[in-house]
Amino acid sequence: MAETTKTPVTILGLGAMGQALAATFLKAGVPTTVWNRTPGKDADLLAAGAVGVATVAEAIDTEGLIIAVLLDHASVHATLDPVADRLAGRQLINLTSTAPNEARELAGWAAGHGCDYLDGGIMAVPPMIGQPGASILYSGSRTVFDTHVETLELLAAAEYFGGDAGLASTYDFALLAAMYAMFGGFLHGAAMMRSVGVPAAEFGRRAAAWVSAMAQSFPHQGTVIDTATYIDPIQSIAFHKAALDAITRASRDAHVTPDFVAPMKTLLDRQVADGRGTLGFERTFEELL
Ligand code: FVH
Repeated sequence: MAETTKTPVTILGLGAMGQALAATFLKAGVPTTVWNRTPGKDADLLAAGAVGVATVAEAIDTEGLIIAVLLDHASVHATLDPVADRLAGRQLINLTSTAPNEARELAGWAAGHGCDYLDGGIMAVPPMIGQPGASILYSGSRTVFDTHVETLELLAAAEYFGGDAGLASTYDFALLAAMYAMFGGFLHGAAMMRSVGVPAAEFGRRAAAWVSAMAQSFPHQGTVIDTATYIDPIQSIAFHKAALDAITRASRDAHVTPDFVAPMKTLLDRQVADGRGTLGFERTFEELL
């Protein structure tokens, strides 16, 4: 059998995402070692050729790249603190979702133990790993990224943002904030449509097309925000306040709580009360700072 030249990888954490990452590496012929706090989650991976280890120390003592994909910041420390003295000279990628300052803290902690740290934000759900459309955003050690970019591209499109370990996480959470607002808007709309007997799935098809079309305006809105050109808008804050007022009345009439649209209405109401009703909707950005 031909000897593999692929860099070995060790995955710490075999939740849904860790299993998807490990399975994708194995499929691509990457020598993969796996560890999980709770035993028994590695059965399929072992059958696919992974090496299973029982302790974090054994996992760290393997060759190659270490990838942590655990629940949260605290679980990364709970896993790695006891083996910190084994990390010197190693390269660690943390794909656990952590807040930007938590990623920076981990980068500093890793550096203090002689470990080169790259942080990553996964923009995908487990079934998307290894498929077109998945991406992972990275920041922190350029050396780790450049050394392993080919391996990382097996998982998802890999993009590097810079040396600040918190940058990828900031992108990740900002994108998730936009996603949750979109999901909330869909749920609100679906609740309104329920009042007239329209199934949520049918509304979902219509909402997907509408929201996709509206999202095309984001780059333009971004330019308006970056240049703070809020005067002479196509649609003013007062215009959008009237729309939000009407949506709120319609929601109440449909016995749907306006809780989801209320924060946007509050921001618009405040600007109108402050005499800014003629400015463009994008000026609402300034209310968030
Ligand atoms: N799944 C997804 O759709 C999202 C997509 C975007 C990125 N996230 C983040 O990826 C991290 C892992 O997510 P996951 O889906 O694998 O999560 P779980 O299936 O809940 O598995 C969690 C693993 O973490 C282990 N763990 C939890 N606490 C500890 C601890 N104190 N010490 C050691 N390990 C810990 C847990 O182990 P066990 O409960 O099986 O023993 C799992 O391996 C996450 O940051 C997402 O936000 C995924």
